[in-house]
Amino acid sequence: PQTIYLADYQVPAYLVKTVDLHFDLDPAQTLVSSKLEMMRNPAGQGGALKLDGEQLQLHSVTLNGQRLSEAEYDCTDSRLVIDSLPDEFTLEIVTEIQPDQNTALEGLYHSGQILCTQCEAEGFRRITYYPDRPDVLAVFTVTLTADKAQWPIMLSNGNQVASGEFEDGRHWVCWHDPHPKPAYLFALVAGDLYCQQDSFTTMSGRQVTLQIFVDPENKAKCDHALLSLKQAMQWDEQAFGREYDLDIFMIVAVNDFNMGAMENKGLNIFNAACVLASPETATDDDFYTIQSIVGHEYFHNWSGNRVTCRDWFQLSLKEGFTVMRDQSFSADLNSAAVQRIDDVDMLRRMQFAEDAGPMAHPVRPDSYMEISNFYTVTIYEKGAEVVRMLKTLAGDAGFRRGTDLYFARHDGQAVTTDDFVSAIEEANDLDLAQFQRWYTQAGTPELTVECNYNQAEKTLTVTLQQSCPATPGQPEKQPFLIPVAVGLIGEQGQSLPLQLTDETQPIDGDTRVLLLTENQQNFTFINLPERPKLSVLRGFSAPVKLTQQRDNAELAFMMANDSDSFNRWDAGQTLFINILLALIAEYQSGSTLVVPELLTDQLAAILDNASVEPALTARMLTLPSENYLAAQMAVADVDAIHAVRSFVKRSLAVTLKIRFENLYQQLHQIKPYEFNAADLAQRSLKNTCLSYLMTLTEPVQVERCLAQMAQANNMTDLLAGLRLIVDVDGPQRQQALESFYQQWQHDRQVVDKWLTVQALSTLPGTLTNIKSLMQHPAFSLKNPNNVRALIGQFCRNNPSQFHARDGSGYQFLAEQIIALDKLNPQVAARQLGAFNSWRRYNADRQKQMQAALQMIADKSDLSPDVYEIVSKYLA
Ligand code: BAL
Ligand code: ZN
Repeated sequence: PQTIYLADYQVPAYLVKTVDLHFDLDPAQTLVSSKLEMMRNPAGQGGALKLDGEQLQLHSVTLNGQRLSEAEYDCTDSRLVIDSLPDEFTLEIVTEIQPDQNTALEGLYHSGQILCTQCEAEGFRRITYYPDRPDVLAVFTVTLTADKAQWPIMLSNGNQVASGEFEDGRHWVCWHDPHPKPAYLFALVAGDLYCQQDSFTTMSGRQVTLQIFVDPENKAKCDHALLSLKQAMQWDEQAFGREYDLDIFMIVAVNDFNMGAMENKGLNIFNAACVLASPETATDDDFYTIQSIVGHEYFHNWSGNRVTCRDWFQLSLKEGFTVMRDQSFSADLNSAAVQRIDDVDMLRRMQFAEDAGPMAHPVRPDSYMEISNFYTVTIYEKGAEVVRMLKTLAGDAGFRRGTDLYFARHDGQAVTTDDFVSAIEEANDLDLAQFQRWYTQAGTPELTVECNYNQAEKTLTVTLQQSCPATPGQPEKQPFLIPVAVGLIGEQGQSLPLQLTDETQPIDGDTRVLLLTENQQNFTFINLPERPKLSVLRGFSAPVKLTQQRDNAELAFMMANDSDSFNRWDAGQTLFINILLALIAEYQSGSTLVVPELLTDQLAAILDNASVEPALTARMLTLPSENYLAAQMAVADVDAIHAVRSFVKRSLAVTLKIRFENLYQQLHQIKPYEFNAADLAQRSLKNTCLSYLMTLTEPVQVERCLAQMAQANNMTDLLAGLRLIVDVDGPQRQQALESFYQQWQHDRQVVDKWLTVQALSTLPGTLTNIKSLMQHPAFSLKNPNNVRALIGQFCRNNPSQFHARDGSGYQFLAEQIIALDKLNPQVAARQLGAFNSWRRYNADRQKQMQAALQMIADKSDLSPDVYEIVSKYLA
C-alpha cells in the first residue's frame, strides 16, 4: 500500500454541483445509476478527471448523453479516469454492487433484515465512481426503488420529496438534501422497521420531526435515545448557538457496524449497542454512553457537516472538537467532576499508551496508508483536550466568540485545523502560533514541577519544566504552550491567595492558569506567610504526564483537602500507584507484602464520608487498572501486577469489611430504575463495595451477590453481580452464566455482555472457554460487536490471561486477526491494538508477541489496514 502525505494535498481538479442517484435495491445485486453535473475547478491544476471506485462492476459511462466506449476511459481496480473533458458536463455512470457479499461493512451492505451504508471515510467509492474526498461538496438527490413488502421503509439524507408505487409490488421514494455535502456523509437505509417519533421546536420556533427506526423487536428500547437527542438539540442551541437545519432528523439502529455511530446528514446510523436501551437490558454505563454518542453525532451536524474537513489529515478538526462538545454536554447534564475524571482516566489509559507506542501520531498526522487506522484516541480524545486547552486560553466567552466566528466564516466549506485555531485566535486577539505544535507534534509532553518556599521572603517559587519524548519520525520536539492550572493550599486545607511577583493584589478565585512556553520557567508567588502545598494541573488543564515529588503523607493530605475535585481523585490515584509499585518491587524480591496503614486510613475516611459525593467516592475507591500500572513500569510484570493489585484490594476489604458491608446495606435499595445522577451514583458506589467484599471469598458475600442478582430489576445490578460471580470458582458460577443466557438469549446487546463477562474472567481456562464460545450460536466472527465483546475484551482488558506465559493468548489473537482480515479489515486492524505496547514486556513475552506479529506480517494478501499497523509495530 502507498503512503499518502499531507504535503501532497492538491485542490480537486473537478467539482460536482449536483448528484442524482438511483438505487434499484436488492441484497444480491443492486444497480446504482449516478448522474453528476460537474465542472472544472477554476482553482484546480487541470488534468484528467479521476474518480475513485472499489469493488464495483461498471455497466456504463455516458458523457453529455453519449455513451462512451471502453477506449474512451481507463478503469482500474481503484479508479475511473476520463481525459479531455469540457469545462462543464453531465456524467452518468451505472454500476452494480453486491451488498450481500460485503462483509467489510463499508459502502452498502446487508445487516440482518436491513440494507444500510457506511461511507466515512472512503466507503462511497464502493457504491459508485465518484471524487470520494471530503473537499468535494455536492447537493444530493436520491431515489430508492425496492420491493415494497420486504423494504417498506426507504430512507436517505434530507427531506422526502416524492414517492410512488409500481404495479409489480415495487415502490420508490425520492429524498433531497439541500445542504451540499461530501460523499462520506451520504447514507441510505431500507428495511421493515419500527419507527418511534417525537418532535423538537428549535430556538427560532421551527418544528423538527425526530424519528428512530429499529427492528420491531427493539421498539421498547428507543425512549432514552430520543430523550438524549432532544437534550442534545437544546444544549447545542444554548452552549454554541447552533440550531438544527432540516425538517427531519432520523436515527437508525443496525446490528452490524464497524464504528459506534455515524453522523450522516439528517440520517444518523448507529451501532445498535450505542443507541438501544431499557433498564432491564442496558447498564448505567450504557445509558450514559448512549446519551453521549447521540449528542456527539447530533453535534456533528455543525462541527463536521456544515463545516467539514478539507482532507482526512484534518479529521480531528471535526472529531476532536465534537468530542470536546459531547464531553461538555455530558458534564452539564450529569456530574462535571465525574465526567472529567472518567475522560482523563480514559485518555491516560488509552491515548498515553498510543502516544508512547509505534503508532504514535500527531493530532493532525502528516501521513497515513489507510485512513481507517486513524480514527484513534489521539485524533478523538487528545484532539478534544487540545480544543479544551484553547477554551482555557480564550476563556469561556472568548471561546464562544471564536467558535461563532469559525461557524460563520466557514459554513458550507471544507477547512483545516489551522482555520479553526485562526478563528479562536482572531476572535480573541491571541497569538496561538506556538500552540499549533499540539497539532503537529506527537508524544505526551512530560511536565516536572518543583517548589521552593522561602520563609523569610514569604514566597513560593514554582519551577515548571517540560520535555517530550521522541516518537516515530519525530526525534526532536519544540516546547509546547502548556496551560498549567494551579492552586495553593494551606496547612488547614484552606485556599491561599494567588499573587505573582509584580502583581499588586492576588487574583480572584482559588485557581489560576500559568502559561509555560519555554523548556523551563519559574513563577514566584508572594505574600505567603505559611508554606503552601501546590495543587498543580487542576482539572487536568493539559494532556501531559506530571512528575511532582510528593510523599504519601502529602498525597493523603491533598486527597482530603484539595478544593479541586479532579486533583483530589488524582492524588488518590497517585497514592495507589506509589504504594502498588512499591509492593510490586517487594513481591518481585520475594518479600512479605503489607499494605501501609496510611492507605487503609484514607479509604476508611472516604467510606465514612461517602454520602457527600457518592459518585466521586466510587471513583476514589477504584484502584488503577492492571494495564495502567503496567504502563508505569519500565518492564511491565504482568504476574506481579495482578498478584499485588488483587492482594491490596483484598487486604483493604479485610480491614474495612464492616464499613463496606454497612455502606452496601445502606445503598442497596430496591426501587424502580431511573437514569439520574443520584441513582447512578448510588448504584456505582454500591457495586464498588460489593466488588471489594467479593474478594473475601466468603460464602456470605457470594450469597449477597447472588441475592442482588436475583432481586435486580435493572441490568446494572444484575451484570455487576454476574461479573463478580464469574471470578469465583464453584457451581454457582456456571449456574449464573447459564441462567443469564437462558433469560437473555433473544437480546443481542445482552448476549454481548454475557460474552464479555466470560472474556474478562481471571480464572484459569478463560482462553479455552473463549474458543468454545466462538462456536456458540450467539457468536459470529462477521459481527463486529461480537468480536469486540469476546476477542477484543479478552485481549485488551484481561492482561493476566492474555499475557499467559505460554504465549497462547498471542497466538490466538494472531489467528483471529488473520481470519478477520479476510472478512473485515477495519475490525481486524483494530484488534492489533492489543499488541501496541509489546516492547514493554519482558524478553520472553516480547519474543512471543513478536512471533505472533510476524505470523500476521508473513501473510501475503493482507489488507492495507492490517499491513500498515503490523509493519509499524515491527519496524
Ligand atoms: N465520524 C465517525 C463517527 C463519529 O466519530 O462520529
Ligand atoms: Zn465523531
